[in-house]
Amino acid sequence: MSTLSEISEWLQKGRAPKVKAFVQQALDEGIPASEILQDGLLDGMNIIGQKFKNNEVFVPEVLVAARAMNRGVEVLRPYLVADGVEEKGTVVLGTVKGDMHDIGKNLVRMMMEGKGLKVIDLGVDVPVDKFLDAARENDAKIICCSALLTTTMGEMRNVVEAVQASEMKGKVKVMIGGAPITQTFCDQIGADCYTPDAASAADAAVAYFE
Ligand code: B1M
Repeated sequence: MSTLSEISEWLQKGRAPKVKAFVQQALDEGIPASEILQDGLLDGMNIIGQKFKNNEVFVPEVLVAARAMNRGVEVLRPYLVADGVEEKGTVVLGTVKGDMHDIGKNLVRMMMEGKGLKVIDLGVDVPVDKFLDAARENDAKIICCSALLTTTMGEMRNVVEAVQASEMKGKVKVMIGGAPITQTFCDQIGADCYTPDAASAADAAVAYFE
């Protein structure tokens, strides 16, 4: 089995130490970090996601797979986040209130840091006020919201409305993303930007500072 297949397989089994070891092995073999992420870690996570949807695996299995994913991503972090990049600006990032999914958010953070942005990561289950307070305190020019559930994506509208109603109107942008989010939804709620993946989120954020 190839090293990338090993990563995907062990991730599906939720075996974090194996995932870390094979991610390191893949790096030692000279496989680019972006390929390890896409064809190893995310491949395994996508398979788990499909099985979850089909009721072939349940929350505990998904949870351990997600932990293994995050551990694997940590090994990749130094290879995805460039050292000594000049800081371009500050961004506040979090998963919206009621939502505990953080893998996509963590990738967004990593890609943004890799592009020289300072990221204030508020974690998961972030209420509207916390996004705004953090933006004020850190003089951030962008609030980035992630949501994975159709039941929580509406929270993004509350963030947009709160920014519009505050002194930050016109000064702080709201960027949104996550599996159920679309450009149509972005337009409906009046957010400034939707991007489908972490890399394009980082590019779009950098563009605001240029
Ligand atoms: Co959850 N879950 N989950 N889950 N989970 C989904 C999202 C689901 C689609 C599974 C399914 O049924 N097929 C479904 C949502 C259905 C819906 O709303 N339509 C679901 C459900 C129902 C639930 C629970 C309600 C299950 C339950 O308890 N019965 C529950 C809710 C808990 C809560 O949040 N309150 C729940 C719980 C969990 C776990 C805790 C077990 C675990 C999360 C662990 C963790 O994150 N630490 C989990 C997981 C792992 C998933 C799946 C399997 C994988 C999500 C993931 O991490 N994908 C997911 C199924 C799926 O997506 N196929 C599922 C990999 C990640 C890299 O992708 O986050 O989409 P993603 O990020 C992408 C882009 O979306 C984008 O960048 C990334 C790619 O580069 N992106 C942004 C993300 N944020 C962005 C922000 C941006 C820009 C781009 O700008 C700011």
